[in-house]
Amino acid sequence: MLVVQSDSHLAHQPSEIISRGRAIPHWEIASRADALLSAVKAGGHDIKPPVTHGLGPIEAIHEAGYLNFLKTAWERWQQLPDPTPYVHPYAQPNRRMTGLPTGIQGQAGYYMATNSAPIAEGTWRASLASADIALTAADALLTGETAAYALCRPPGHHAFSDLAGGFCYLNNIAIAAHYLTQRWQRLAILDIDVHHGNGTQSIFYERNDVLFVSLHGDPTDYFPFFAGYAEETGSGLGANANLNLPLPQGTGDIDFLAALEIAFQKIKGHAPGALLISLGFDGFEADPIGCLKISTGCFGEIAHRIAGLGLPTLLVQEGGYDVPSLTPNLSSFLEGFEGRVKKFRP
Ligand code: Q9C
Ligand code: ZN
Repeated sequence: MLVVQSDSHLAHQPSEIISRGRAIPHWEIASRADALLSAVKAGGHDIKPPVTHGLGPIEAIHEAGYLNFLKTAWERWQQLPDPTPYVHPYAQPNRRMTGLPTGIQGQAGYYMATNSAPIAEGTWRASLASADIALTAADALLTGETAAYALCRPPGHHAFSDLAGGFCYLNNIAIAAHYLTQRWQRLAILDIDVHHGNGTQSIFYERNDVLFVSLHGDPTDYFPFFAGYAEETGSGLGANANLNLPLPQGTGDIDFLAALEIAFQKIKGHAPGALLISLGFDGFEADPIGCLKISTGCFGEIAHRIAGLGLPTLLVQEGGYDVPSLTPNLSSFLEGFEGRVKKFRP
């Protein structure tokens, strides 16, 4: 399968995030991309660099003020007295607070939904390249490839039209999905990252051309907490074009695969022309911030079943933080997708 990848992500290496009140080393680190690339190389796939698509397809999803913030935030932060090398919010608007401040400190809070998406000097550049990776992989579908894998870093599914969060800045899969509506009137996004794709859901919540379906750890006591519930089914034109399948913490292969079949029924009902997968490996049993118990072999089975839908499919990399396991887990997925996997018995 065609794989799109680049080294531009190296410009984005924030050192820490704030988790439960404590600064901890960032989980979303550059070596993740190396581990994923190892699987791609071992599989003998064709690797292409991204082609620049400009801001057009990104502006179709993200608000202009937010893009301007992402582009300028680091430079502006450096003008503060005794600046840190990473932009972090500390005061965020909340219920009944609606002002848009002009200063960088207030804007950091305004445009950053969490304390886990710091902006480093090269974050904007890396984020643009990540979006271009998804768009270049999308181009492959436009020219007749049946599947392509976008090795995106940073990931995207927690980015809203005007909010960074959860290690994400630009919503790569949303940008690619909207871009593909030039070719297909109906699309489906299936998100199998362990975290609910709250940004993607929000972006398409009132649209019925792009169905969003997500399998994820139950958000009642798990990130992203404020979305991902079964009651969220879309609104306005998008009514009934959103399906959340929250899974209890500790859910393993058998129950995950059963939920996947429910997702497939919804997708088939939508009759999409193409399918996009938010591909996270943080549902893996040993993931340090995951809450599910998916095995390496099961990723192959998931992929095999996705391929069985027979749709042009764009695979977009999201999370996965047990770095050593990313290689076998992506290998299993790609082999399963291409039908080169041994029979899986959970
Ligand atoms: N104790 C993606 O997988 N919470 N983002 C981190 C660590 C944020 C995950 C807390 C998790 C965001 C793309
Ligand atoms: Zn995740």
